[in-house]
Amino acid sequence: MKSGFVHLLGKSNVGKSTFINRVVGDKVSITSDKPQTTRNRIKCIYNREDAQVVFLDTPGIHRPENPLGSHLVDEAKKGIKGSDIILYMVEPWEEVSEDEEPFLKKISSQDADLILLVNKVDIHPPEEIARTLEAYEKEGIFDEYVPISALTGDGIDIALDEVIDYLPEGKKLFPEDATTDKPLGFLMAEMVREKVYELTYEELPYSVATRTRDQEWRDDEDLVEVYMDIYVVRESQKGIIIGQGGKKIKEIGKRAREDLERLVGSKVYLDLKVKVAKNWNRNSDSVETLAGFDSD
Ligand SMILES: Nc1nc2c(ncn2[C@@H]2O[C@H](COP(=O)(O)OP(=O)(O)OP(=O)(O)O)[C@@H](O)[C@H]2O)c(=O)[nH]1
Ligand SMILES: [Mg+2]
Repeated sequence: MKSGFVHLLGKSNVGKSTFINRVVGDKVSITSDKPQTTRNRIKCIYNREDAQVVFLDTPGIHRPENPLGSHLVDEAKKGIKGSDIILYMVEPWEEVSEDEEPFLKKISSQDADLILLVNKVDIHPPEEIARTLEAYEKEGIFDEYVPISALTGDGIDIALDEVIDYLPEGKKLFPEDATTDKPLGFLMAEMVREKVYELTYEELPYSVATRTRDQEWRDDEDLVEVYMDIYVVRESQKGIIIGQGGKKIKEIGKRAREDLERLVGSKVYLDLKVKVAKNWNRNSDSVETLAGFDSD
């Protein structure tokens, strides 16, 4: 039996959370085509007869522009020391960028084994993938290199086999039926935030935080009532989220409810309220509360 912790790192939007969901076979971490979607470290658990892998999905590494951004980068780097393996994910961008160098140096100085995942091979020609592999090989710090597509599933089994190969012997660390360490209220709030990311543009996604205010289980009716707050940074954004005649918030609710019902396995009544928390993303204390960093 093998078990251990695998820290997944990489720039924003490279496909870390898509990879995690594909491996775990469940939607444990939200994804979007916009950078800085993941805001918390999320433990995601993969079970096999001979192994249990605890993956840590993390926010994307980027140059922070406000206190929210700084928190995201800090979150991503926390706990690197305790991991058995570091998975570093890139896209086939053919070269190692200058801003990655200090980061690569930092991860190579850890005790953990290092595996490079080159994601999104489904939309890149083989030459670009080969040049990318070559560029990272030159760094001389990685133990393995695996091209994958988190979207199509290509190479995922190979990546998993490599990970398990490098894992130490050990017992299961979590119950077998758990796929994440996060509480239900957190997961539900994330799913609503994902729909806001799908349906809004420009700075709005980065201004939004979601919190589950209350959840009430009505066992007799096979129904869960979920009361959710959506926070924006200023009054004018409230109208954008609500939309004309409430059209946008209705669509957010409709899409989120489908995910929530799958998550909880029963019917969901979802009540969404939009609130203003003035400039919450520019203030470290409100970032702590509203970006969910206090929920570990
Ligand atoms: N074509 C293609 N798209 C992918 C693949 N993996 C992820 N994507 C897309 O890339 C975008 C970003 O995916 P995420 O999984 O949210 O990326 P992330 O690295 O978790 O991003 P952050 O949480 O913001 O750091 C989404 O639109 C995904 O659908 C892939 O293998 N191929
Ligand atoms: Mg992510």
